[in-house]
Amino acid sequence: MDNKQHSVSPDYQRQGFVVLKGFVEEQERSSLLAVVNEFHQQWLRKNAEFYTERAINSAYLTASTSLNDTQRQVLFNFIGSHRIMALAYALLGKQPAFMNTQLFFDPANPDQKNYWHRDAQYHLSLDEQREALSGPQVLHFRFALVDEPGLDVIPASHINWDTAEELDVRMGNNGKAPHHDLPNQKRISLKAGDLLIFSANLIHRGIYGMDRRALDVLFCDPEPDILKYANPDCLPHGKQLIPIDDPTAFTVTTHCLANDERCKRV
Ligand SMILES: O=C(O)CCC(=O)C(=O)O
Repeated sequence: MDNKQHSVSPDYQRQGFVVLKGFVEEQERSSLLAVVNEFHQQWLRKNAEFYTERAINSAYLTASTSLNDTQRQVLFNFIGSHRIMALAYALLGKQPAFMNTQLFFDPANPDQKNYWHRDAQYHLSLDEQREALSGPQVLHFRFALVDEPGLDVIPASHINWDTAEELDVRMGNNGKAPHHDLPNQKRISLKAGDLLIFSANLIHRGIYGMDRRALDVLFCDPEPDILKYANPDCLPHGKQLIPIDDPTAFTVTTHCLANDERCKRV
């Protein structure tokens, strides 16, 4: 771990996010961007209606159904690189699990509003969301592949429950709408190559614009109730594991999907 990475864990624990400027080297960034753009063009062809209506992201970039094996390997090698895994260990301990990849882009409609949320709010009750603040963690590793406006976040909301105003805005209650500004919001803009790590529990909203290409890699604690949502087709197997510096996050997920009854239910 280099000097820049020493404060990653305390900063993350305190505020729920941390930025590593210029984390991705130029050559790596341009090869990732080429792969991601290929995926995006295919995705747009298959999802034209969804894109026109409201989409702001796609997912499952490493699935065998879109990219070819060479392109998938670029992503596998990047995700399992020593530098990224060092961060995953620092924040999640010895057994970080790979959950998924997502690609965030601009909506087709330039007037489409963004929305404050905690990731889990679409499948958990409010009580469960509050409990989740002290439960197993899900982390986004957002790699800005081009300059982008980034995210607005509410610092420390990954461990603190909403104020009355935050809850009203996030849930669209009492005359508030999910895109309304909040008093404690903090803007994190990103340059091409920057890495933003943030908790899925953090209250956040995307800022659209600049034809962004934000590659989010999601890691989590090895918890079957979270990993049951992972897609086995997105994991490397057999020969695909060999060139990866450190395939631990993938093998933790593969093992959980194969062996835990809770993972087999979905
Ligand atoms: O960038 C965005 O539009 C939103 C990002 C987001 O909600 C997420 O990564 O969970």
